[in-house]
Amino acid sequence: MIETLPDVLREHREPLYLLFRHLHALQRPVLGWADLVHQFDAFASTPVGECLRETEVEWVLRRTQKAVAVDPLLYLAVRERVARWRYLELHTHEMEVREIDVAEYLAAKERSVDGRGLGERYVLEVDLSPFERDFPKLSDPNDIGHGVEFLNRHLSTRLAGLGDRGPTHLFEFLRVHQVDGRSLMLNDLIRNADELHAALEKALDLLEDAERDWSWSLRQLGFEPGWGRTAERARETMVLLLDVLRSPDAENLAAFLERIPMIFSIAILSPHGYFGQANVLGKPDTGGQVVYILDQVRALERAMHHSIREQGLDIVPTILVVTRLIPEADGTSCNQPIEHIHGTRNARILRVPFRTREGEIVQEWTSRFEVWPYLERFAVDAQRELLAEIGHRPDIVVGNYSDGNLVASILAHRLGVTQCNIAHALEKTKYQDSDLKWMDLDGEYHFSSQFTADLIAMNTADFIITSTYQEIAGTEESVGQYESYQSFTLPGLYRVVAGIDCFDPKFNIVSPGADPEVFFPHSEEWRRPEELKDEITSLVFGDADGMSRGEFADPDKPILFAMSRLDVIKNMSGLLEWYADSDELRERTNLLLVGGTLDVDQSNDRDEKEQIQRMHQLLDRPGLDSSVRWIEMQTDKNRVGGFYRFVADTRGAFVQPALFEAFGLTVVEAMSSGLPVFATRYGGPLEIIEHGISGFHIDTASGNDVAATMVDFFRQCAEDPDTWTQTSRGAIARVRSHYTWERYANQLLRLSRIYGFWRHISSLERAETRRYLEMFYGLMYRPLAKRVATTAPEGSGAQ
Ligand code: UDP
Ligand code: LCN
Repeated sequence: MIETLPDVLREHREPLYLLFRHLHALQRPVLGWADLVHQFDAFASTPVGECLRETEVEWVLRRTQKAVAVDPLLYLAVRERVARWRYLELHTHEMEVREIDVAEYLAAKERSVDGRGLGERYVLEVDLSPFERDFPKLSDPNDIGHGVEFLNRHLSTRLAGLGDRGPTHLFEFLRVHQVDGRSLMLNDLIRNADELHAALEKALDLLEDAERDWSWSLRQLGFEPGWGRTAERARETMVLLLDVLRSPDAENLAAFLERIPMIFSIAILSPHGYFGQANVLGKPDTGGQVVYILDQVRALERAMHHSIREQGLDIVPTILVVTRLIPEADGTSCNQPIEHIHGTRNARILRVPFRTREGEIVQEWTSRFEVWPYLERFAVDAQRELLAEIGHRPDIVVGNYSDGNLVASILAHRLGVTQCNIAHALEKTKYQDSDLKWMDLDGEYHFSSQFTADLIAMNTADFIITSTYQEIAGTEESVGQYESYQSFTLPGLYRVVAGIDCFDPKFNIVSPGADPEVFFPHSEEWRRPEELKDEITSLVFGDADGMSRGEFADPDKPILFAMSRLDVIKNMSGLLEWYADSDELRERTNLLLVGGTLDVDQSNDRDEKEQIQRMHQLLDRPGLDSSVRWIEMQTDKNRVGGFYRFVADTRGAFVQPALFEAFGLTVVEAMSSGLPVFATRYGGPLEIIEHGISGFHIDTASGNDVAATMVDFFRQCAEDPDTWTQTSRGAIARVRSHYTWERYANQLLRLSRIYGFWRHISSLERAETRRYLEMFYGLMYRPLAKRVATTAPEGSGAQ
């Protein structure tokens, strides 16, 4: 299409001139995808513009994510398909088009937004592509997010091509296995790959006769514990290894690695917010990430126990969640240095304080936007504390969110272990043009530090797990969160021409679930405690002692339920407005909102304060109080589970009205409870729900449509109650097949083993990239982070 664009430009010179003149006349230097499509559609519906329909121009404009208008030039960033970009410069008078490189496009973008001539100056161009030249990359966008299969296939072939050296690598890998100074798998009796081969054959004969004291006999042949709990299992593992030694094909290798004792201890980093097990949800910067990590820890410990036992070892795995210690903990346990994690045998929260440059402990909570100056020191202190706590280095370090990932990057490097990143939600795509406008936003959000930290941590990670595909590479229409780091510019600071590549095999989709002990179908009556039902009934219908507003005049209607933190992006007030504006929706349902606090003075978060005020303003509309109930945030997890089921009993629905939601744990929780869900089509829920089968997508950019979709559903339910039941069943089935913690834990352990193996025996470590990034860290990140300390508002805890 782009190739034939010049002919079309010539052919439709006049109308195009008018269209482009119109775009320039908007006087908006940077136009987004929605603006362009809107302008094009409006123009193409005029007699003069009609001829442009179904031409290459339409094709290109519909795929243009951003256009920079500098009369007479128009620069287009065209996303030909998922994660594939091309850049064009259009001369709108001459009607000529020229393909340009990303740097030229970014320079034009820089010039368009600043009157300070920054775009003309020489700027630092960050380009990681030269380091990637020999690195295997996926080619099909459908494979994005399935990196481990690709990498394993590719490297197995390479291993096979090494001839005799392949088995030697494998032998050396097995020889280093140890735990607490105790050898596993092999001892000194086996000195090389040939001896390993011979010993395996003997061991197989020996294992035929399971009567014998097989583990003692194996040791005499050179085999230490770790091969299996039973003779049969040890035999299977050995057969697998023999197959791998003969021909290291990807499947055998993955199956063999599955049985190797590699992961006994994990450090999980999550510095910001209030990380605790009670009274924390709903506090600033404290939401799904905490729920995710606690559930993840329990699931991982269970999976590790199981696999260690199957390997024939009697070792208790250790998981440490390393977070920030907050002395002024606001009624939480965040001032406790160590805390056992409920429901585990040996998992703990380890809290390490932030310290000022002078070494003083920072006393109060610090916003996630202002943590940057503390992280390096935190990483060093955390390393010391965690080594003291577990007595040895962890086998893998898992980072969470931008700050945790940066700390994980520092720790993994210092300890020489595998690094896994989890973003949860990257800030960059949440705010429009957050890169381009960084100078305006930095005083408040410090995105220059955050995006720099992201870039470093993404590139040092051995593997990255995401909850959805679109988190990596977006959809046909929207750019992925990681994809947005492929190229961007912070005018006057630096320009990224190749930051991260979505086709990198380090990306893997591993979706979380919902705790099945807490979030289970409403129909499982026998599991539902009566006291919880009574408690919730009185919260929803009774007098909740100033913790609620509104009272349902007709308690028999189905309930529309929404629950989240009161962030602008969560759009609870938007939902309230749609509801208030739709007579039929009010007629058919009651609205139950759970979140935040009702008293604006109790909130210390600016975003939340604004939302509280907005909610009250809306609820002041006449009559609304009689069909809306707003209850403050709920910190008891069991009660939260009860809420979903309670709403399902009314044959109601859950609404997730966010303007953007990275994943959306509440969506999975509601679906697990058998509650039909209406959830934003912007972000994770688009992937979680199959529209019309296991719930509904709503376009939260258009309130009228949302209300209409919901009205439609409740109308249908009134006519045919089976509609509700079918959707409820669809939701439960979807979660059971795709979103469970058990599945998650097994996948994460599998990835840790496979990436750990390849990291050990090949050059996955990318030393050149590491060196480049160290320089970037020292020369760019460190001074930026230091600047946060001097610009942080008073009382934020920053120095
Ligand atoms: N949550 C809660 N009480 C509340 C609001 C939310 O327990 O008043 C929980 C909710 O059940 C979910 C998590 O907080 O487990 C929110 O996660 P989600 O991924 O939906 O959003 P996030 O807050 O991470 O953006
Ligand atoms: C952060 C978010 O914004 C949510 O969308 C996720 O569900 C949560 O983290 C857990 O990953």
